[in-house]
Amino acid sequence: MNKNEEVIKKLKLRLNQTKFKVVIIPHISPDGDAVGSCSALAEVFRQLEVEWHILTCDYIPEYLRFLKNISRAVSYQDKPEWCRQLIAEAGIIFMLDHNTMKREGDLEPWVAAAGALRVIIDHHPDPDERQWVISDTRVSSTCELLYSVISQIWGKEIINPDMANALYTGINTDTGGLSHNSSRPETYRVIADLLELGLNKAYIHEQIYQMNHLSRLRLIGNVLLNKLQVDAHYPVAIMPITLEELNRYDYKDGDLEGLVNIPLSIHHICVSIQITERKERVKLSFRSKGEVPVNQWAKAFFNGGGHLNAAGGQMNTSLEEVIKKVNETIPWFFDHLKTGFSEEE
Ligand SMILES: [Mn+2]
Repeated sequence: MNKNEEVIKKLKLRLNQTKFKVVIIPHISPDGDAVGSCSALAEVFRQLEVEWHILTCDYIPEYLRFLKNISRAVSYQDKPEWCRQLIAEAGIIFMLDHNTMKREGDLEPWVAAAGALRVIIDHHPDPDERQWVISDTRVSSTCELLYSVISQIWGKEIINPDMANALYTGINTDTGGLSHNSSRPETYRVIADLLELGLNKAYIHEQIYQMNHLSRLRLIGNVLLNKLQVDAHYPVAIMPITLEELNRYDYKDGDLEGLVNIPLSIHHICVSIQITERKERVKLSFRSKGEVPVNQWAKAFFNGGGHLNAAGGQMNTSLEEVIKKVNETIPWFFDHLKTGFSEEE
């Protein structure tokens, strides 16, 4: 029996022992995989008539609110005391699609102090082993892993069409519509099962990809037409976006989702960097194709890190200074790409 199976077995025993309240938490700035997994797991407990709550440190983006049970999610920004009480009363806290409480924003201290059993279900590297951990970095998404967890604990019969839709949302969005991180046959076996269990694929595609506001398309169109810069010497594309532009195009959470990937579709570009001015700070998103570790760049100069092909960072300086810093460090990055990145940097 592997480690995940052992934890799943222990969890199954614990779930059968007593009545308790369940709290389910996605990561900060929740995406399709985090919200999809929260929706599906909540639906298990709804069916079992176990009291459950989805708590977020910030807000669920509008484009994901169609998923079952998500309208009931409570934000710490709106009801801090209620969130603290629920966390204190919880018997089990599920941490979905993140590997550490540090990714829970303002909820972190309360979750850390809770007496509840904490269970991580996730696919990011290096999960915090102080919790019960069900983790697999090979899967496409937490939703793919959660499908197997739910099947092992409660049986496939519990998966209804709403859960199939939620799980597919996570698999689809975490792989960029099955374009990356989705080369294992297992992923497609899960999708095939979900189709048999009532997944409405056309409906999910419509909800995720065909519900844009015109203002979002105009925002993206403006960035691609007027803001995208391609370096003259290196295969790097940079897109700076000002706060004024976000306001001009009526920016809402999730509106810039996926934009940073678009410049990678240019044949010779292997790094794309989106630099977004926000109220308190400037945020950077790095994407790359192939063996180009943009997490090293984010870590070395921009207070960030992440995965080989997808990383983030942030700065407390002006947008102009961040753009300057990015341009200045391009040669550093490509020199090190040849010679290797040592740990000291
Ligand atoms: Mn994920």
